[in-house]
Amino acid sequence: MKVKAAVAHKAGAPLTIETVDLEGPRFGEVLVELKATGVCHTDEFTLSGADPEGLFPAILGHEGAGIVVDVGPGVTTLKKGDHVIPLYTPECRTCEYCLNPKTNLCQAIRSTQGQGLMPDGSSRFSLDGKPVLHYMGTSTFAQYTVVPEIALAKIREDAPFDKVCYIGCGVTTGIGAVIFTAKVEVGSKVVVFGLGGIGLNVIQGARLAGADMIVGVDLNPNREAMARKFGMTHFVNPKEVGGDLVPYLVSLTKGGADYTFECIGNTQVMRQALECAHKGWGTSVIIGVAPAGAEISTRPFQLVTGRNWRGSAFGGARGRTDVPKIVDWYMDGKIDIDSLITHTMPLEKINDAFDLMHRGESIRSVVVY
Ligand code: NAD
Ligand code: DAO
Ligand code: ZN
Repeated sequence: MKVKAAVAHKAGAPLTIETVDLEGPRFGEVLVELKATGVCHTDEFTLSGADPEGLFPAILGHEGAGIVVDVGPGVTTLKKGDHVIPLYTPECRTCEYCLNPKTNLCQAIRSTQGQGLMPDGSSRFSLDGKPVLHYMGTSTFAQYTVVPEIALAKIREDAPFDKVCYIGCGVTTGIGAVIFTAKVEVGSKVVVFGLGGIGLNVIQGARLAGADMIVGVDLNPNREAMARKFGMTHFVNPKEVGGDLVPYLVSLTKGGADYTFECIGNTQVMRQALECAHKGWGTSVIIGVAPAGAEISTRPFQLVTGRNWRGSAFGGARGRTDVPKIVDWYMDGKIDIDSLITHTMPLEKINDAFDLMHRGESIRSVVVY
């Protein structure tokens, strides 16, 4: 079928809106009509050329929501008309990783997904007879996409696509890091570094978990108002702290935070986040993706004295199981997504979403098909 899509032909160039060919679903695959997609920093990271694993030409996008229009042979859990959110972290429920409750990193289709291909090693997208690659197994910057059944979460039908698409990445990554990865307890003290599309969701996750003190750290003073709306109790702008940030935060939290979250991708900040975690029990969770080749460091004594350093991908969520629950939290009014979606646009204007992101003017832009 012919499909309108935003194609990334090469790094550093804007996306171009084109009509591409899309083959129907093969064994274990599902054809999805996208209704909305968020534009995330990870799409920008790849498009910019900073992602050493970025492959071109490709159809980017990994934060979508839509409707099943066809299923391939062997598909048993989805049918035409189902509402779905594509998952860049699939959940096959049978691999060694899915069977281990300590991780959400299903490996069933890892190698082909990383090569921009479907599990059988080929692409469903093409342009002028030449293959166009998939991206993160989702490729949501297209009117239609083909996704493996194990990479689709079935969601309730009354959920608005233009809001719940954000659960396909940012919302789940932030809230999940608090609930599923860190398992923050009621009464905890939390410090969140970076109050963008991820950090604001960490803040609302901490509020949901019942944290007493939620400190937000950001260089951009314009982030304070939104973060307070989401549950931040104290704002710290590192530029306004006279002296070192770590002792300042240790003092503010009266000995250190129970949990800290790095939501920037800056290795210096990752160190600060670890070192302001409480001696003896504090846990620091890295969410931000640092530039290729970057390394983290600290004095080992920070760990000897009981601080824990760990990371979280897709919020530790198992997509097919947890994403429908997070959609329920939104529909029940437990979490706010609407305030974070600052801009919407048609596919033809998708490059505006990247411009808004570069200027720091948006939290999340959503393309509505
Ligand atoms: P964003 O750009 O919207 O937010 C980053 C915020 O950090 C901004 O408000 C900025 O002002 C602030 N900031 C930058 N440098 C700072 C510093 N030195 N000190 C304090 N604040 C600083 O980005 P985002 O969309 O929220 O994404 C955050 C990170 O999370 C990115 O690295 C992204 O790639 C990563 N990410 C990770 C996962 C995962 O599963 N682990 C998923 C999605 C995104
Ligand atoms: O299983 O080896 C693996 C890779 C899992 C990918 C997790 C990606 C998380 C961070 C990337 C940012 C996503 C928007
Ligand atoms: Zn698996």
